[in-house]
Amino acid sequence: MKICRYNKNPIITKDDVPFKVNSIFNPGAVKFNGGYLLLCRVEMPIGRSSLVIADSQDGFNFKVCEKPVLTPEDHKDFYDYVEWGIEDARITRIENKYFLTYTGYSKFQPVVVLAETEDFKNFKIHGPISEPSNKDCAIFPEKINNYYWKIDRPSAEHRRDIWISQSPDLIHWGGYKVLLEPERGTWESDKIGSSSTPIKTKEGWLMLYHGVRSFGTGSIYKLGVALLDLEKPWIVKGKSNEPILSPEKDYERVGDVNNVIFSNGWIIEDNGDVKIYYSGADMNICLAETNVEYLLSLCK
Ligand code: BMA
Repeated sequence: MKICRYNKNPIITKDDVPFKVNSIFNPGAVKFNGGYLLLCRVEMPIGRSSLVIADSQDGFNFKVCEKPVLTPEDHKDFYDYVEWGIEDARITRIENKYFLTYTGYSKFQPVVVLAETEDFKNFKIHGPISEPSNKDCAIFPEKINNYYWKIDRPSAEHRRDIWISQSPDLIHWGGYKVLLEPERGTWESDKIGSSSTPIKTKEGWLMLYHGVRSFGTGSIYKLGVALLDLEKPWIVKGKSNEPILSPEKDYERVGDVNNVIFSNGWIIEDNGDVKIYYSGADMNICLAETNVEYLLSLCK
């Protein structure tokens, strides 16, 4: 197996949303209650985003809920940091709780916001766990050496690197280290950002990420994979030497932002198959299928 686009892509478009939106894209993904749950970004007509659930029994056919489940207005104590929208949730299950990390967007620029839920109906919002500018945050699904770990993407001057940090309680973070830098002069030369919760394999933590190259006329977003050491997750053991998914199809080439493949959710099945949920051109939700063995082979 390599990486195969599902032949009925896109699996969700704005026509599937029961309320008025500009677009639906960039879903976090998790197995929940025996089915598949996507926490999708809906950009409302005004141009600010909320999160809506789409669920499915088979991982291919999704139904989008009647209304958003999490909006900026739900963030009472933290509204100043999310006034312009909440975007691109990553979901990490730790024991019986689901931790969401998403971008809060406001006049202060992007920050990472943390929330938790057990049922995807009631959410405990912890608020920002970064200063601006920071986004693309994913939490590891278990403690390593007694600490929780996250990866994120601070922006500093012209730098757009992925960093890793650790915490005793998911709220207070420290021990910051650079994890990955954009490879200069390649498809990912301008910026990189983590896509989703790392997957534990016997060879290390598999991490999906996006890389961006900018041109005078715009940017191209593609996906790559990297492998991190199991015990020392700040050590990169290898990474794909070319993108694993690049914009090719019309639904990836043309949209609100042309030439974008962006992912913030993947699901691993018990047999090692991997479903990568991604969006084309910031307009839709698509699926690509692969497996852990193949992704590991790309990191060698
Ligand atoms: C990134 C994020 C994503 C978006 C991508 C392409 O910086 O804002 O939400 O999908 O750009 O526009």
